[in-house]
Amino acid sequence: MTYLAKPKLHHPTLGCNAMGFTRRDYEGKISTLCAGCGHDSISAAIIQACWELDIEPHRVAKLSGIGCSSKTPDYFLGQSHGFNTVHGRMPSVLTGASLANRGLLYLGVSGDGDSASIGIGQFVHAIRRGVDMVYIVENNGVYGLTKGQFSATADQGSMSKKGVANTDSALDMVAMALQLGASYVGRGFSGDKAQLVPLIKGAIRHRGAAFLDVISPCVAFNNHAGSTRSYDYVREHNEAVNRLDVILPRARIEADYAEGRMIEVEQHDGSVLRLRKLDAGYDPRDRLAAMNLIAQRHAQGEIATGLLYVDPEAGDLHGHLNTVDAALNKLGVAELSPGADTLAKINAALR
Ligand SMILES: Cc1ncc(C[n+]2csc(CCOP(=O)(O)OP(=O)(O)O)c2C)c(N)n1
Ligand code: SF4
Ligand SMILES: [Mg+2]
Repeated sequence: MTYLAKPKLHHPTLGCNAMGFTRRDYEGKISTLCAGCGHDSISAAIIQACWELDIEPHRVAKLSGIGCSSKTPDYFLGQSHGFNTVHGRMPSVLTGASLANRGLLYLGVSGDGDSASIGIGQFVHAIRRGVDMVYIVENNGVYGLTKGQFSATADQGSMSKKGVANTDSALDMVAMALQLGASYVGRGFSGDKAQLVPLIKGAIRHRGAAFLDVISPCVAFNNHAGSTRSYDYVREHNEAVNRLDVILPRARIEADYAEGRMIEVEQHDGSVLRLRKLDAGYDPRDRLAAMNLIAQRHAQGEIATGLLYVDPEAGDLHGHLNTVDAALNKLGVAELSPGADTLAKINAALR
């Protein structure tokens, strides 16, 4: 069996949101990911964000590619629309769905392998076109589903589980998204739900291409000595993560750090990721400042997290193409066949 349905029962005192839904109504099937996988924490953050925002589940369309990360839409928003596409093809399918019906919230869930390798072209064009979506990359630096090969986001010099060093330069999807014109760009950590839930909520509420890169440790293939995202490294270097001491190995990695503080997360691949929240005075409306910050932190071997850039006035693909408000399947004969006179005028205008 590839999935297990969750029992519907819940405690009678469980609170409802404004739509009358409990948090349980936003859950999906029981996850089959490894216990402690960062991706499950992201699913929990998505559930929390949607519940808190009173989103009606049937107004959401979840789309994903292939990978452990791309499996996760099965584990949240069980009453929403969902489509598990081909490897790396989520962005184009999402773009088509969005153009066909702009009335839904489009949630694209992908992995660093799915989006930064086979799907890199799709990622690039969906972002630069300003597709109105929340695009989440669950970034663990490896191809988890196919047993932990380095992905294109793995740091140079990092070590694989088998002790092989990664010789390629890392691709930074946040830097790319900023350069490509994404109008909401953030980076989070699956172990920092307090930071991640608001990041997702802001992205849901944003119009235009919202991109979130979420560092999400793979406990099966990125948790060895020499990794910069391993459970042990985080436990040794972050006080908040030490709270996980009581949890069995392969438990969810958690961090709770104050603004401006830096944490180091050890990955399987041997590189050290340093996560730093943005300073309180940082202005996320300045795209160039955001690009500089990313470059500076990268040069220092650190990773900036938080809301890095937002353009609250951004347009989106529907605006650029002047599409109709109605879903295409709601258009009648009158709208679709305007008649011979109108057609003649169009043809005349093109001569
Ligand atoms: C066309 C195609 N090529 C290759 C694969 C094999 N494959 C499945 S998942 C995957 C990578 C998944 O990595 P990522 O997107 O990072 O997801 P993760 O499992 O790490 O969450 C690959 C290469 C495939 N399924 N289809
Ligand atoms: S292999 Fe890695 S990414 Fe996949 S479910 Fe297990 S911990 Fe998560
Ligand atoms: Mg991955």
